Amino acid sequence: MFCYQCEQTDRTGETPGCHTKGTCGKDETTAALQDLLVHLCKGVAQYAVRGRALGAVDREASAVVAYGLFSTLTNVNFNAARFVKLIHEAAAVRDRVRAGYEEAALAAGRHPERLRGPAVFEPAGDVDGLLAQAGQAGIRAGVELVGEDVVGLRAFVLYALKGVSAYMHHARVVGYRSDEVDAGMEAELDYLAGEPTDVEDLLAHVSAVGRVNLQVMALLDSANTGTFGTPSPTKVRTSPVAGKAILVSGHGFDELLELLKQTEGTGIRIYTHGEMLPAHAYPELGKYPHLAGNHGGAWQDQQQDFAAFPGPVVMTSNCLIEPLPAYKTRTFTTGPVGWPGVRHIAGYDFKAVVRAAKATPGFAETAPEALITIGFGRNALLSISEDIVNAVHSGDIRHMFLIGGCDGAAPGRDYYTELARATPAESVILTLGCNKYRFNKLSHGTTPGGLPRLLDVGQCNDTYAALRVAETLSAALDTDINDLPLTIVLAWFEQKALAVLTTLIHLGLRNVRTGPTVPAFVTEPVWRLLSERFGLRTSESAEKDLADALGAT
Ligand code: FSO
Ligand code: SF4
Repeated sequence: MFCYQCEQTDRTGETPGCHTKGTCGKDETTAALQDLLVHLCKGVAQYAVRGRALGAVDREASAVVAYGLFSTLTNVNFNAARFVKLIHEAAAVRDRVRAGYEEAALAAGRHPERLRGPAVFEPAGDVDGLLAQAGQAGIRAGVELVGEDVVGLRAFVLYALKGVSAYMHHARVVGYRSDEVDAGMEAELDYLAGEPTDVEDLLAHVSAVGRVNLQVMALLDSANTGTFGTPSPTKVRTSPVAGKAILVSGHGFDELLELLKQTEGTGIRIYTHGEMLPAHAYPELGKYPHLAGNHGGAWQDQQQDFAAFPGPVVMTSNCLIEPLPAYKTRTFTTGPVGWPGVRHIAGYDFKAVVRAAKATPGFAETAPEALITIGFGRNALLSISEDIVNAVHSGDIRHMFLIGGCDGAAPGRDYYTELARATPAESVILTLGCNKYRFNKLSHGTTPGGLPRLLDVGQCNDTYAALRVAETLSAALDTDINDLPLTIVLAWFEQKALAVLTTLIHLGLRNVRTGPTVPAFVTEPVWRLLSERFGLRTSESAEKDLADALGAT
């Protein structure tokens, strides 16, 4: 196997990457099958792009591609058997899309193109056969011919597309999709299927994926607000209440809504974990009184958080870590998530979860109330944008920090805590993604003018909201967005944060620091290019980065 798509990749060897088993727990078989699934998704895209140009649009195929790629994202699905099924499903879909394309071409009086690579790849029927084929589909295939820079840039495009696929999937499950996003995804996968080698061109495609990601974040913003209402500032309890309990982790608001409906009147309370925290601020979710609170921290704390939770755990998306025996039998996965031996709910029937909640002890005691405030989504932020502008004019706000993205287990991530702590009273911190757990339970107080200093915008996809606010502020302050007193500190761990990074690149934002490391697939020469062209910098020390940020205002 070879995989270097996330921050926790093994960097001890000569070629950084997980070679025999993932730090995440992914085994060789699953890794190989994931490579083949990605290969087939490219094959679907090769025909979809050409069919689309002739008016033959297969929207179901886009859903299969989004679901397939999302399944290969870090810490989503570790179940080899599920991938065998997905591979054969993707091959069948590709053949259907090919037929649609060929029919449309003939109807238009053209000869259908004879495509190569993933377009004509025939997957073997069983696991052994598939494993024998996997070498041709790996991310480093052909590296000896094209070199590490090219392979790394192809990886950047592909991994960011995986992030896009997650957002596509979350929008799609609540009935939102977009031809523009589908076409953008297909175009980039088709580009990769052609095994591009030109560094400049690849860099342009990194930016192009950023455009698609901006579109999909906007789509997901509409999907979430259209389905669950407009988030507003909300106090969330972070301490338990006595009684039976279910914990929901991941990013799946729709699964949470169904679970809330199916547990109404049972006396069971639902708690959010990790990136599900923003759910409390959406009126259609928050209106259920048994959505009781938030439990634990970010994803990397889940083994201790889940072990300590006295009820079943439902994992609706990444980031899943190998379930410990202490809670494996009361763990459930939904959607694209999977772990061998963990019960999977293929749909929205949560009866087994409810039964598990009744059979587990629940919280014995109610702990003293502890609260945090969340819910500064797009509308809430825009409604205070005038106050922010006035505060900038008056000096009450000298600087704004956007500190967000992924949290992770790597040492040194207390950088984000230190940075947030050290920000001056005349500044605000916007945060999003699970990185917020590094500082969201600290008291940050208010600005001299009384604005809350910590503004929790939501999930990582809510970067869209933060960008909209930045746009509004730059218009109101009559300044270029790069001249705003704004520093963006993006923590990366997995591929959604990479997708967000491509969007920041696409928008030409320059005051961006990313970390805690440069991704392993970004070679030194490519990093130099990214730094020169886009002003990208790594996070260094909280003290130095803060001084740099404030010195710039
Ligand atoms: Fe965290 Fe995982 Fe939202 Fe990521 S839970 S690390 S960017 O998947 O998704 O922030
Ligand atoms: Fe390694 Fe990350 Fe890939 Fe898992 S997802 S195999 S930890 S690089």
